[in-house]
Order: sequence, then C-alpha cells, then structure tokens
Amino acid sequence: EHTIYLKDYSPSAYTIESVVLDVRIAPETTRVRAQLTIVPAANTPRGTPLILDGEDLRLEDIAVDGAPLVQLAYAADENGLTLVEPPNRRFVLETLVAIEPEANTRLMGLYRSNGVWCTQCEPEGFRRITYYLDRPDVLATFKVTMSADEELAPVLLANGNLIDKGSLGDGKHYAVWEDPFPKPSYLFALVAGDLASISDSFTTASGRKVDLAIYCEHGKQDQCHWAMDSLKRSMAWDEKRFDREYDLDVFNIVAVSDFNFGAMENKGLNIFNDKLVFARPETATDADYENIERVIAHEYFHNWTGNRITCRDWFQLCLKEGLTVYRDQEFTSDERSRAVKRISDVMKLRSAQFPEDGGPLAHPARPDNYREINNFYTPTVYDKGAEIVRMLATLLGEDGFKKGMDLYFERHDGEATTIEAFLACFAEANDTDLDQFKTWYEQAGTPRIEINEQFDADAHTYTLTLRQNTPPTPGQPDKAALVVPVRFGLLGPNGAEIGYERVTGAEARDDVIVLDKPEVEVVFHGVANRPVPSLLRGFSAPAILETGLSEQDRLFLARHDSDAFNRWQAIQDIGERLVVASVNGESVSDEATEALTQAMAETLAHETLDDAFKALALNLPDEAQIARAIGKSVDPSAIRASRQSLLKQVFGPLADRLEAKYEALTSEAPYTPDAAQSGRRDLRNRLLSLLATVSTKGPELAHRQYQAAKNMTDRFAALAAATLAWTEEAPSLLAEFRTTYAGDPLVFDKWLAVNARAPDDSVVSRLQAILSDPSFPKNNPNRMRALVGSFAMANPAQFTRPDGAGFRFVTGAVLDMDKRNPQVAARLLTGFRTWPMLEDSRQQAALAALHGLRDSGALSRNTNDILTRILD
Ligand code: BAL
Ligand code: ZN
Repeated sequence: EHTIYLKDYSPSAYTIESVVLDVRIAPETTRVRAQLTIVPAANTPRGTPLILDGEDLRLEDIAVDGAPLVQLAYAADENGLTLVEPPNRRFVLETLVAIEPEANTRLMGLYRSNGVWCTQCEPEGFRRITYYLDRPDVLATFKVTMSADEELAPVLLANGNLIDKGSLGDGKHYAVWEDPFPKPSYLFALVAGDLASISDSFTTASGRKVDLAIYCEHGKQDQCHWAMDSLKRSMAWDEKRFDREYDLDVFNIVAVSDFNFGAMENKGLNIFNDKLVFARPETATDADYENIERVIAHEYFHNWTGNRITCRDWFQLCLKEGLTVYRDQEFTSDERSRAVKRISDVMKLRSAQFPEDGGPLAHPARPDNYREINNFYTPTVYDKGAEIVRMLATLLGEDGFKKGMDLYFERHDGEATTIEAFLACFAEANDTDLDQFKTWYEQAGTPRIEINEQFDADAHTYTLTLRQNTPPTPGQPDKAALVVPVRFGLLGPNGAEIGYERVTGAEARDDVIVLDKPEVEVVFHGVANRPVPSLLRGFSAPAILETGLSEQDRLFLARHDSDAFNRWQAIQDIGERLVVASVNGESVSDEATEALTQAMAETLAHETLDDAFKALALNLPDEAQIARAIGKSVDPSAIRASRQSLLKQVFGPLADRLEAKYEALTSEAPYTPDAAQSGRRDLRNRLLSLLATVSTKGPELAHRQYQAAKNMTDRFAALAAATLAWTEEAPSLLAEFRTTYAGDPLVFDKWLAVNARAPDDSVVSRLQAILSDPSFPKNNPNRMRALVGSFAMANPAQFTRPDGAGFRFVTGAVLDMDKRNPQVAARLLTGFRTWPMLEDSRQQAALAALHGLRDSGALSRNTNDILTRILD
C-alpha cells in the first residue's frame, strides 16, 4: 500500500480561489455542478498537469472557461481527474458529476441518514462530492446553490450565510448559501431534509447578533435545549477566556443518526451525531449531559482553532485537535469541578491513549507517515495532543501561555499552518526556546519517570533524583529525553508544605521541576525533617510515575495532599499494588487491606471533599489499569478474580456505612444536570455498584433503585450495577429495560453497551445472537460501537477468552462491517491493540482470529492498515 510521508510535503502546484457549486439533490442520483476558479502557483511550470481528487464520481460534463474539453485533454479514473495541460493562468474549470448518496454506506461525502441528506468531508470526503484539490492547505470561498423537492427537503442548509431562496416550480425549491471565509474542503457541509428546529440568539462582545438554531428530526426538539444552552455558554466562555468572538451571522447545528465521528466542526454548520445533541432526564444520563456540553463546546471552539486557523496537511491534525481538546477541557473545568475533570481526563488518557502508546499502534502526536489518514483520529492525536498543550501552559505559566495564544491567533488567522509555527508563537512571545519541547510531538511512547530520594539529616538537605526513559515504539527504537514538567510539593509531618532555603541542581520554577535530561537532581537546602514528596501533581505530564514511596507515605498523601489529583492517585496506587500483588500470588497482609479500608472510610466520611471526587476515589483501579501495571503475560481472568476478591476485602467491612451513605444521598429534588446534583448521583451510584459486589443486600438495592428511578442516570446505574455484578436479577432487568425503551435508539445503545460488559461466560453467545438478528441495524455506527466496541474495549476477561470466542466475535463483526463502512470497522479492530501483553495461550487465540481476518479476502485500506500494524 502507498505510504504518505510528512517529509514529502510540498505546496500545491495549483490553488483554488473560489468555488461555485450547484447541487441538485434528488433520490438515487444527485448532480453536482462545480465551477472552480483555479490559479497556478507562481513557480508552477507551464504544462504541469492538474490532478484533482475524486472518488465514486460519474463525470457527465467538463469545460474550461466555458469551452467543453476534448477527450485527450483530460483523464478520469477511480482516483480522480487529471487535466493534461491546463492553462497557464487563472481559469474556471466546470464539471458536472452524478453521485448516489443513498448507496453511500461509508458515511463519507454526501449520504442519507434517516431520509436526511447530509455530508461528512473531514478528512477526505469532499472528493466524493466533486473533483477537487482535497487537501487542507487549499483555501477557497464557497457559494452553494442547492435545490431539492420541497416536501422531501423543506430545509436546505450549507456553510455561511443564506443569501437567497425561492421556489423552482414543479414542487422544487432552492437556497443559496455563501461563506465569505476561505476554507479547506474538509469544512464544507450541506444538509437537506425534513427537519424540525429550535432557535435562539447570542450577541457577541462587540454587539453582533448571531442567530442560533439546532435542527433535528420532528418530535425531538424538546431534547435540544441542553445543547443550545451549552452552545451559548461556550460562545461566552471563548470570549472571556481566549478573546475569541464568533464571526458569521448564523450558527447552525444539525443532529443526524448515522455519523462516523461524534460531531464535525464545518464552518457555521456543525453536524452532530444525535447522541451528542439529544438529552432529557428520562433518557439521557448525567454523563450524556456532560458529554453533550463538552462536544458542543469542542466543535464551537474549532471555529478559531481549526477553521480560521487550519492545518497545512493531515500530519498536523493535532494542531487543531489537541489544542481544541485542551480548550474544551478548560471549559468543562471552569463550568464544573476542575479537580474532578482532571481525574476523569487522566483516567480516559490512561484507558485509551496509554494502551495505544504502549502497543503496536503507537504513533507520535504528529505522525510522520500514514497509509490511511482516517486511522489517525486517535487518542494520541486528540488526548495526548491536549496534554502537550497543557504542559506548554504549565511550563510558560498562565500569562506566558496567553501571550503565545494571542500571537498565534494574530499571526496565523486565515492560514493553514504547522506545529512548528504554533510553537514558534509561544517561544517568541516568551523569549524562550521550545526546540526540545517539540520532541513531545515527534516521539511516540509513554515516558516512565523514576524517582529516588535522599534525606541528609546532618546537612539538612533533601535530594530528589528524577530519571526518564521512554520504551521503544514501532519505527522508533531510540528515544530522546523529553522536557517533562513535574509539578511537586513537599509535605511536612502535619501535611502542610514545608519551607526550604534554596534549591540547587536542576531547574525548579516555583512548584515545577523541569526534567529535561535523562536524569536530573534537585537539592532542597534547609530541610529539617524528611518530607513526603507529592510528585507529578495534577498529572503535569502524560507519563508513568514510579516513586518507590512506601504504603505509609501513600496513605499520608491520601489523607493530606492538598492536590486533589494526587490525593486520588495515592488511593489508587495503594489499591493497584494490592491487586497486582494478589494476581502475582504474593500474600497480601491483612494490615495492608485494613489500611486501605480505613483510607476509604475516611474518604467516605470526609466533610469537605465533594461527592464527585469521592465517587472517583471509592474504587480500585479497573482491570485494564491493573493489566498495564503488570505489563506482560497478562491473564485478564485472573486479574478480574483478584480484583473482585479485593473489592470484597476492602469494602466489605464498610458495607453498613456504604449503605447508610447510599440512603442518606437519596434525593427528591427535580432533576438538573449541574455538577453538584450529578456529583451526588455519581457517589450514590458508585456506592450502589460497590454494594452490588460486596454486600448481600446489594442486588436487592439495585433492583429497588431500578424500579424507583425517576431519571435515566439512576435507572441505568442500577441496571449496570446488577449486570456488571451479574446478579440473579440481571437478566430480567436487562429484558425489562429493552422492552421499556424499545423505541429509542440511543437508549438501545446503552442496553447494548451494558450487555457487552456482562462478565458471565455466556456473554459472547448472547452478543452474537443480538448481532445476528436480521433486524439489528448493522449499518449504524453508534449501534456497532455500542455492541462490538464496548465488548472489545471494556470487557477484557471475556474478550480475551483463551478459547478465542471473544476475539472471533470481534473479527467477524469487523469483516462484515468492513464491506459497508471501513472507517468504523477499522476502529473496532483497534480493540486488539494490546494483544502482545497477553499470556501465551491468549496471544495464540488472538493471532488465530487476526490471521483468520487477514486470510478472509479483500479488506479495505482502513482495516488492512490497522491489521498490518497490529500484526507487525
Ligand atoms: N474534526 C473531527 C471531529 C472533531 O474532532 O471535532
Ligand atoms: Zn475536534
């Protein structure tokens, strides 16, 4: 397969200044007439062929400056259209193509979802609409005339502002949209359909009134208000925090049912997976509300970080994604609890990005080659990308970071640019050098940081030695030292930070040690007693920290650390060590588990910690985290057994207290999705889940809560508690839930996902039966991800069964999905990314399933790329 390299980048020989599209939408065949005003670049030699991308297009007409082209002047094939010898000046290329949106199951380009015509063009979908220079560094203005049957599609939307509309007679009508901001083709969008809507408005800081609307299928309008509320808060926040105002007269959002991504930031016309728009208390959980708020914000923030300033090429994807995730994380932190948000984000990073970074699919946040760009919308590009921006903010401080962002917005507005240009803004604005820092973008793998400490009672010095080491990753055997900001505090006997006279050795700026060599040493002078170090506070770098602290020190931190993240981390570390020891067959002393029980009891009873924090703390690390801590020859069933047994040991003695708190948290207040109320539910539901595992009363409590629940958060939590503990009632609750919500596809997804995580030995055959039912909507990405994705990603013990049934269920689903939607199929296959860490018999079973997939015939480029990298 053809590999594309960053080093081969060169600017396009031709650019496109403006695009005039006429899109005639009709069932079966839609016709697109495009007039592209094309200009050769200054240094393009006369006679250089113009090569336009095109895929699944039927060319019906072609002309240059109004004159039809003769046969020999062009060539069209399955990859696009070549003009053999285009004019050596500005000219207009006009093409007419026919496309078939109804047959488009890849959901890239123009397709039909639930009767609605809609588009997805990032990264390479526009070439499935018309012939084009489909690359992000070609920026053009777009004017789009669309027409369709008035009854089938009373709503006609595209990017920018509506400038004309009217009737065409014959039951047809048209609309004309113009987007004055030059944009790359991946931000193009149009929607045509019979949609309902809600509307509102926002007045920007400089007084521009923006009309806001959310479009959706009829009858769902009442479920769009939370999304609208989130949008207005996002717009206000970006003005306040980043001085960024919105720039068009309208901002439209459309919710569709079939969508490969979560949502898409098309200029002025965001298209959303409907699961990230629809919310009402009866069918959406608190987590759904928070996700909607986050993704609405994310797509809105892209208007500046992504749209006004875009990527030069797809290698720079994290220029817009990492930065925009950082911005949405900050938004949620400001709107809700910063500490809880940080812990949740780190849990997500560890569960999604660390396995990628530590296995065969590892790649730098800015990759330097790809075969299929669709496979690079990854946790590394998004979430590690955000961590890199966060480290920049930590190293430069709030003001320094703001100065860099201001310069970036000022200097690159309207451009398609690079990571180098982004970093240069921060370096210049702060008069510093970020050359070594850039390694974070170029080097894959999660660094390990090892700590040694030495207290000298006579000299009154306390010395920390920090070492970093990044294990090899595919294609990168040797790793350079990174610039790792290690935020720290030194705690005295009463838990307060100790003072010291001065620091020598490595650079320590206020509360940050800069670890920028393989090893640095920091000496604190004037220290009378050995302090307990709190290191990597707030998870100040995406690294794995090995401190060698004693259980005593960790318990101390769990009790006293003023850094909420490290307080949580200390409890998790204690739990992790106990489970790992038990899996390894080492004896775990009663004192050790009792101490953890005591720490949990104190956390539960704590007066000032908030409920959402307690919900995160009152748990043992999940099975996948334990697997990562063990690292090799992993037996997920043994991990599950040890973890379940330790849950009973640690929380069993607290059963009465857990139950009392559970009852005390009961509330009759009407549902609101705010942080305080959802935190309260979080904690109550966490306690329920613990009780379901450790108390004989748990199953009954779950049953009772299921029946009494007044909102989906509580009902689904009860269902999940019963299912994940596989209580006697679990099967009947699952059946009841399925019937109660039979008409709601998004609730069906919850049912699929929780089924997929059931721990019993029949789970695979149940899932197979669900998937094989002829009525199962196999084309819908949400359904497939809920069923197959949840199983592969969140049911390690059953997915990795040594008999291979779990692996074969996933490869079978991938093979089938690949025929219709390669992008989603390839994503499902990434569930195999950690197979090399399994013990031998499971490895053999995984390999057999993967080889079976490889030998089963023609796979898409997407799936083949993932398969090849996983097997390499
Ligand atoms: N750009 C693809 C979807 C997103 O990250 O917003
Ligand atoms: Zn994004």
